Amino acid sequence: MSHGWVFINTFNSEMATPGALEGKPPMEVAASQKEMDLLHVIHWKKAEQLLAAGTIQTKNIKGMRVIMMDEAVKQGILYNIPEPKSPHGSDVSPDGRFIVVSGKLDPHVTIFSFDKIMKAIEAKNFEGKDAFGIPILKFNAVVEAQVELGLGPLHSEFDDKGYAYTSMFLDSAIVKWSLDKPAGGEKPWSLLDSLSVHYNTGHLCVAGGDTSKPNGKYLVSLNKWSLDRALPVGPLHPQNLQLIDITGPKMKLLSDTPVVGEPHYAVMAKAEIFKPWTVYPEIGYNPLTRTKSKFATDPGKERIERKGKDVHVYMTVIRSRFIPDRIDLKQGDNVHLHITNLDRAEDATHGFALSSHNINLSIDPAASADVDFVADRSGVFPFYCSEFCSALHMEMMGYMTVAKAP
Ligand SMILES: [Cu+2]
Repeated sequence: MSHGWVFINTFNSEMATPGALEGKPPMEVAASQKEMDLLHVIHWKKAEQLLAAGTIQTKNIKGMRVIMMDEAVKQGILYNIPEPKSPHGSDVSPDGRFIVVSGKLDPHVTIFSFDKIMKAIEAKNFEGKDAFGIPILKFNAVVEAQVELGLGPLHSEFDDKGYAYTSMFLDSAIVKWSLDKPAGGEKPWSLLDSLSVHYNTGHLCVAGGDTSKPNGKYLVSLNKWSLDRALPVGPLHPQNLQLIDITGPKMKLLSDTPVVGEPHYAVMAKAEIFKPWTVYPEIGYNPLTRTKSKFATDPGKERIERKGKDVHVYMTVIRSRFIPDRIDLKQGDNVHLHITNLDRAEDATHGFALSSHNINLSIDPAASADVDFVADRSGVFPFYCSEFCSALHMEMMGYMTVAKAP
């Protein structure tokens, strides 16, 4: 229903600037003075149509056509809605009828009605303009409901039965609440269940939960902290993903998966929608340009070409060797390495590590990779495969020699 529109939270409508040493309040205090910040509402589909018709002015900034704010306001593609301060998530319900906003400092989620937003825009039901001249819709004209959930609501996702799930950072919980027509007949817009998670959840994901067709039985809470959930092996603790069963009226915690690396946003989708290549379609493929690289090197065509100080190395890798495996250079040479992985077996990734020059490439099956560097020091420098690829992986290495400049 709301296709063609995008809803973006913003904070610091105070436009505070830092200066704690100069006597200003700390940024997080200065940027949280007002009760309300502003949700930006953008009609991108209309912008696209106006652009195609050539009836909207743009400014070219570094090769990108940019619609400036005053033009966006004039054309009716940009509006503001007041929202509780320091907002975090802005999530649209599967049918597109509601926009759920979580304010970290507000125990409620605020639900805006897309239909009411459209009517308020139509009726020019504005309460004023912001500092940039963007019209602000009247809060009461567009709000549908507010649901008190607890402390630190961040993000919301949805199932296919009329329920929403919100991650609560400060409460360390996932809560379940009803939209306007819950399948179980519960009271609309009410908190139904709360499950402790461990700890400090950020994002959450429900299967298909941020699409128009949610599906499945599970929710994953992507927790920032794990504290006591995994065996401590030092000051650095893992993050923690928790799998939750959402099939019944009460949520059930099924398992913990400690992971290293902060889990941020994630999407859960049906396996059948993924149809990836397992190997690049042509030997010497450049994943960035999605074409065969002009530097792709066929077996038997490996070579080193010198043009003055520029040295091009056309290298192939295959289990378990580099060709060439010896590169003789002079100090000050500009080296251009072009490496083609000839292996076409699924998962046969090779690495190229020249640690002395801070180079470490990962080259997938049939892919090519290029790197430039200056041979700035004389000496003998080993390079080696840094992706465990075969029984003779350890032996997969070579040397670069750099002769001292006279
Ligand atoms: Cu290898």
